Amino acid sequence: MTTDNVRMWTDLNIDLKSHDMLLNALGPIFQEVYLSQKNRPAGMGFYDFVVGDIHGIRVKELREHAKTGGKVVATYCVFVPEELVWAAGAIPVGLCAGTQFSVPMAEEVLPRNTCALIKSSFGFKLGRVCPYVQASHLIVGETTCDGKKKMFEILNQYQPVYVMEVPNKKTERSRTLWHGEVVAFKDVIEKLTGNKITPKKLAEAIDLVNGRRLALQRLYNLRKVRPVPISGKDALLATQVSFYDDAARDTQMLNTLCDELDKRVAAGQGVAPANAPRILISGSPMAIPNWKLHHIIESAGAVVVCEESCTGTRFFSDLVKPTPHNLEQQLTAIADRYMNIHCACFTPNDERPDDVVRLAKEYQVDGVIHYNLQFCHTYANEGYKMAERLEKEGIPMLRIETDYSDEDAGQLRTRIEAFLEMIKH
Ligand code: BJ8
Repeated sequence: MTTDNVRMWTDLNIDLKSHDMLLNALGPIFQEVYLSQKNRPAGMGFYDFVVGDIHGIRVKELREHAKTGGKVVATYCVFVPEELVWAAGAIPVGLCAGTQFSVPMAEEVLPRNTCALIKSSFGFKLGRVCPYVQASHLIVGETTCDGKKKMFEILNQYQPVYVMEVPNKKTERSRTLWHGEVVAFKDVIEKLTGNKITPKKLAEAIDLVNGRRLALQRLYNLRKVRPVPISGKDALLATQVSFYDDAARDTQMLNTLCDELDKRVAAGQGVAPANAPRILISGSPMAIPNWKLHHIIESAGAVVVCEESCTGTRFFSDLVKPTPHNLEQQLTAIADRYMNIHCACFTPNDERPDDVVRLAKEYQVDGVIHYNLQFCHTYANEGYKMAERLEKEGIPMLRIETDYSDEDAGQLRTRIEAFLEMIKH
């Protein structure tokens, strides 16, 4: 903890005592979950460094940006089109909200029976323990689920929040509504930054974000190989860091990691034996530092090879299609790309089980673990249809409902070990 950092956190009105407790808790967890792994790619050193200084260097970069009049825009959902933020010269930051630490803080205000992701994010603001929240000039929310959209109303009392309306159906009328929301968001960002979004700037931003998506696609494609060259935990960490690192640097680091994994694949080198059970996780996103399920699964001898989630394939599978440098066409291409995210907030949402079946085949998985955060009704309900569909396809599935606490870790371990035993060849 450098004096510079402490000064920066003080300027950001961080509650230093709570913040110390948070960082002190993170170190041993990271040691146990990550650094104890054997045979890790050297390229993960960058990500270890990022986590080791999680509230330092990147926050400093954001502060430098702000000093020259630049804006920081914080988001909680992959529906917020980050291209528009970059194109206006602002920096988007996906907020984390994956720790139990801030949950009790939020429970002083929010109902206890709210999902951990919502409580964790709100607790960060209430407890003033997240420098990313404190450094942001605008928080952008969305209407994806009831808990979030009502939380944003309260959050707005603490910090400016703008909410995008995400439709709940995939009809033409909904697409028109969403297109209007994307155009309105452009106006909001232009007003915030004082910068006009030009077709040229937007084309550059589309290329920037697509470049990172392509690098993540490359990483995930490498996980299709048997034996798999990278653990699920490490791939998850690389994806989580992509939410707040600089997009150009992140793309470069991901590609460097993939170059190394290419060599591992060529040499037949894996992180787990070729016959280790291969698991696909599908469901709620896992914000940093939520590594709980991956850790239990991989400690039991299996390997997670894919996540169908917003901290997985839903984050990068689709690119914004190339268009001429014309604002209207670019905005339509952006709106179309984001409407294709198969979040459980949509009804019906049959594309999601279709995706899971396709991914299960592509990644040669032995079983699917359906993961939903407790009190997340959209994913919990969709678990029923997912189970029906996977049964028809002959793909074994285990349903897990959990939160960020460690209270159920023993019980989860027992259930996961029994599942792995059942699906072993
Ligand atoms: S596009 S998955 S990131 S909404 S887990 S807060 S849904 S009660 S996070 Fe999500 Fe966007 Fe959808 Fe993805 Fe509500 Fe459920 Fe909590 Fe959730």
